[in-house]
Amino acid sequence: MSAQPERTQVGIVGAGPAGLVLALLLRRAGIASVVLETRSREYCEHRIRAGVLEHGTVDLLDALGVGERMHRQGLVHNGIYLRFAGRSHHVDFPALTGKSIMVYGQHEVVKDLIAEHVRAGESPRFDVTETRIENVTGDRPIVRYRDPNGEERALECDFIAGCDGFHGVAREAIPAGVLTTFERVYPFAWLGILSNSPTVCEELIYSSHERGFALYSQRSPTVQRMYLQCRPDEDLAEWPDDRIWGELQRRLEGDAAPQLVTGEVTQKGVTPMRSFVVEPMQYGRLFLAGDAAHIVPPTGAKGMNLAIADVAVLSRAFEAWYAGRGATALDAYSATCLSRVWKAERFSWWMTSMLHRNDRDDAFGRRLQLAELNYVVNSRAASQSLAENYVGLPFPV
Ligand code: RFL
Ligand code: PHB
Repeated sequence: MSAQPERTQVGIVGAGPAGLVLALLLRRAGIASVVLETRSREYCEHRIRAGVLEHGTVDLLDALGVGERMHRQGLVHNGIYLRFAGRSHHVDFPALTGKSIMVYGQHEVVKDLIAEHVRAGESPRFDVTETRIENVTGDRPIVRYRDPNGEERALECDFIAGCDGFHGVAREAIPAGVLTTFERVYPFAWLGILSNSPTVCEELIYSSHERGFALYSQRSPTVQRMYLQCRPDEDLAEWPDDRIWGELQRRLEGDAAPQLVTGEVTQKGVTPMRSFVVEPMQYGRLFLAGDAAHIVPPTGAKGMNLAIADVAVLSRAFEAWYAGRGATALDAYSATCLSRVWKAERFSWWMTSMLHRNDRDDAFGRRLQLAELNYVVNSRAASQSLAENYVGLPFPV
């Protein structure tokens, strides 16, 4: 046990998008923080996840001075295709909202954020173990952990930000009975691949097909990201590459459908689908942000964007506190975030329900899905609603 605990203003647990962005926002405001991360830098920089950045996320990364590579290598998208009953329908975001989105891998965002921390001489502390959060109802909450040399350390803080994702320790540090959990687990999952193959369509394609949902997305002109609806317990061993390509081609078929060009599959994984929210997102001096507090199914491309919106609110509340304006904004943190979180939960649930094959549903349910899709693509009001949510609702103020 180290004799003297180290002091900081905000202890941040987790170096995902939420923790890394929060630390940069705080530094810009002159507030000290330390980021603790159980994984290695290498692991964090190569974890393949999200790919869609809302326009507000793009603006925030620009404001932090970490947007240069994103603008050079990211792909600006002006809409998506909804594909069903053999036809594609374009939803034109700029025409409907005046805004567009950016397709740029989450791990690239994470690389850019870590590089900025390292440049400023304050790297996140990677490879720590046994993180524990204590005394969150006192004035001096503590994060205890073991450093990579095996030494026990203690970080004494004014506040702790739990940015440690769905499986982290922060949420568990809140006593049972304080949090209310809202959850929906879907009876399907996504099998995702990354492939070295050329772009075959300028936009993302969300396809509702009798055989199950498929999504065509991209990472660069030579790297594609694609997903197939599968069972939550799907065995990847049953999915050799040619079965995946065959299934993608069938589910993306139809008029003017792109002929997928196959290529080396460099990554394969199964992602379960879940909606999850805990309320409130604060207990004492512990504040939960991002996946630690809420999960959305990936169909609405909202998870990383929500995580970043949370910490934008949290950093402003810390700024108000340290500027002597009291705890009003900190006390409002949870309610401020949850109002927008629930709108993203609704949108993600709606996209998921509309687009996936649900074996628990009957023929009536499928007809309703098709009616909903027809309505969305033929009504300006309905497509505008989809577009407004997809490009991102305004960040909370
Ligand atoms: P993260 O990214 O999970 O980061 C949490 C970090 O905390 C570390 N950690 C700990 N550190 C210290 N002590 C502990 N005890 C710790 N326990 C865990 C972890 O190692 C990790 O580094 O949470 P954060 O920052 O809240 O960010 C959330 C996003 O990562 C997540 O919502 C998105 O990836 C979700 N998501 C998508 N979001 C989008 O906005 N747009 C998309 O297009 C999109 N597509 C996706 C997705 C997620 C997917 N998967 C695999 C879940 C597509 C997929 C397939
Ligand atoms: C991705 O490119 O990884 C991606 C795109 C859209 C989604 C989910 C994931 O809805």
